Order: sequence, then structure tokens, then C-alpha cells
Amino acid sequence: MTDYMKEYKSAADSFRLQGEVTDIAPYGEGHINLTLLVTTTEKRYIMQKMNTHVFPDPDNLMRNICAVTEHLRAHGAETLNVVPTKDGKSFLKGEACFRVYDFIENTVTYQKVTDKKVFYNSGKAFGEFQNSLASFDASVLTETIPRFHDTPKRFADFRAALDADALGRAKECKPEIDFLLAHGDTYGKVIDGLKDGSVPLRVTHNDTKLNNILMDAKTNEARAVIDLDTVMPGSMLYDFGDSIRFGASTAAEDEKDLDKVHFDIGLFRAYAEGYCGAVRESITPRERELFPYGAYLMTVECGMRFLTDYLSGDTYFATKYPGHNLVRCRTQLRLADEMEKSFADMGKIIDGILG
Ligand code: ADP
Ligand code: GN1
Ligand code: MG
Repeated sequence: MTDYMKEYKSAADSFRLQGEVTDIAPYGEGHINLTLLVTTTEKRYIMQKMNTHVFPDPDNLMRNICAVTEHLRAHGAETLNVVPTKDGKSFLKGEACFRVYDFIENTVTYQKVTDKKVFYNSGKAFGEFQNSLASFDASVLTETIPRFHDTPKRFADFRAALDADALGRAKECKPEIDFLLAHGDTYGKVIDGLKDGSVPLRVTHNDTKLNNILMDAKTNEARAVIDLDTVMPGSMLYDFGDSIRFGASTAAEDEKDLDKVHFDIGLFRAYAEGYCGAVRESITPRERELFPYGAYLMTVECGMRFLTDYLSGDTYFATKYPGHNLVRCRTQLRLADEMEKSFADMGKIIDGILG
């Protein structure tokens, strides 16, 4: 019996699974939840040890997910299917919390764009996801992480971590700190737009990286948008921007060799064609104007979050080695810098798509 089996078998046995559990193994590349592939004599499941440090209210989190998946299913979309516990609950509550989904078979997730068509397909799917949520009643949703993409608030958190410098790491990351401080006046445009109403508040996914979408293993068409923990009120610019941050790069999010990391405008175009094509009916003029900025903002914000976590002792994102968060921060800041220099070209592409 593997160590994972020993540790998690009793959690798995609390759920209404078909068949007998034969294996439990770690799965995927998420940074937040502990994801396990559970195999039984009948089928496969995803079981997650939920991250209650990041999401401290698992009851409302799972209520959100059940409501959103029900809504998506009613709109004909393939989505996550929550497998209940033996006593009919949506998750197992205890010192650790667990949930189970059906494993969506014959799909793949990509950690990097290898084919423009895949990125286009993911853009189209996230756009359609946005369209489906347009009729979802936002008032039933709990904000699972308040002020998730409030970049000025993220900047204040970063400065607090820098002032504390709890582990004395600030001296190792001077160029990154200087970059973030020098850009301090560029972080407010989306939050300001939401406040003055020029950017509409919508129900958004908020974590639209490429590995949060399952693609058909044979056709590479998008099958299901997953990782619904952060579905809450937000801006379309967050969803568009976060996908570009992760996908329109020539390298992985944690590439150590910065010479390999560049913003790829061709990939930006592919995603924008898919996403903007799908949401073209509902985009407002201000959103349209801010699409290039949204890509920059989500990228610099993510860099800021990785650096904040590095300075604070790596307590938020799962890391595989010391310094992993600093490596991630560096790729994001490299991309943000190149994006800032490409605003005009990105704007032309958006104009070309939207006419
Ligand atoms: P995290 O919040 O840690 O990012 P995710 O919910 O995104 O966790 O899951 C991590 C990975 O597990 C995904 O990127 C995907 O590869 C895989 N995965 C999650 N749910 C399913 C599912 N229902 N079917 C197949 N693969 C899944
Ligand atoms: C986390 O959960 P995951 O790995 O899909 C994070 C995102 C970051 C991303 C960076 C809830 O996403 O906000 O952009 O890492 N999710 C949460 O890769 O903080
Ligand atoms: Mg994920």
C-alpha cells in the first residue's frame, strides 16, 4: 500500500464511490489544493484536500461550487460533478476537509501552450463560460477570497511583507522590489473602473490559467472549465488578463532562465480571437480599451503575490524547492515589462478582432 493510500484511504471511504478503492496518488500541478487521483475497481475520481488556509469558509465555498455547477449544467455545459459523502454532504468536514469530483475522462490539461489552436480554444471556452454566468444570480455567491484581484490592496500587502522582511530575504530580490515599487501608480485602473461603474461587475472565474481547463484528449477542443473555487464577482479583465499572463508566454511560469521568457503577441492574438469573439456582444467600451492593460495588471499582480509569499516564508502557494516563488515572480515581472511595451500592438489586435 502506498503512503498516499495509507493516509487518504479513510477520507476516500467516506464518499459515495462506485467500486472499491485500489489506488490513491498525487495528481496535477495546482498551487493551492492537494489533488489526488483515486482509482476504484469501477472508475476514477479526483479527491482534493481543500486548502482551508487559503479558503477559510469551506461550507460557503462548496455551496458556491454546487450552485455554479448546477447553473452551468442547466446551460448544457460539461462541468465538475460533486460526489457526495455517504451522509449526503458536498464535502467531508473535519480537521482536514476533502471533496470528490468525478474524474473527467479523456481530457488533458496543458501547463504551457504548445499549439495556438489550444489557446484559442481555451479563450473561446472561458468566453462562453463568462456568457453562461451572465444569467447567474451573483447574490447567492459568497466572496471566497475577499478583494482577490484588488491590485492596490495586493500592493499594500506586498509593502507590508517587505517592511516586515520576516526572513531577511528582501536583499536577494532588489530588482524585483524596485520594479514593483516603481510601478506603484499603475495598479488602480480596474478597481477604479469598478468603483465608478465604467467597468461592469460580472460573475467571473478569476483564475483562468490554462491548466484550469480540461481539453479533449483527441480533438483539443475545450471540454470543461474547472477550479471553480474563485468564481465570484469580478471583472472580465481579470479573466482575460490571467489567461494571457500564463499562456501568452514563451516559457513556463517557473522557468529559471529568463532569456527564455518572453511575451508572445501571436499567442495573445490567438487567445483574444477566442475570448473576445465569444464575449463581443457584452464588452463595454472601457473594457475593450483596458484589455491590454488587463493582461499587464494580472501579470504584475501575480508577480507581486509570488514575491509577497517569498518574503513571508512561502505559506500560500505550494512550492517544490526553496526560491520557487522568487523564480515565479521573476518570470511574471519579465512578462509584465514586455507587455507594458506592447500596449499599442495589443490594442491594434483587439481593434482588429472587434472591428
Ligand atoms: P488547484 O486549486 O490546486 O489549482 P485544481 O482544482 O485546479 O486545483 O486541480 C489541479 C489539477 O487537477 C487540474 O489542473 C487538473 O489537471 C486536475 N483536475 C482537477 N479536477 C479534475 C477533474 N474533475 N477531472 C480531471 N482532472 C482534474
Ligand atoms: C493559483 O489554484 P491554481 O494553482 O489554479 C492561484 C491563482 C494564481 C495562480 C498562479 C486561489 O492558481 O490566483 O494566479 O496560482 N489561486 C488562488 O499560478 O490563489
Ligand atoms: Mg488550478
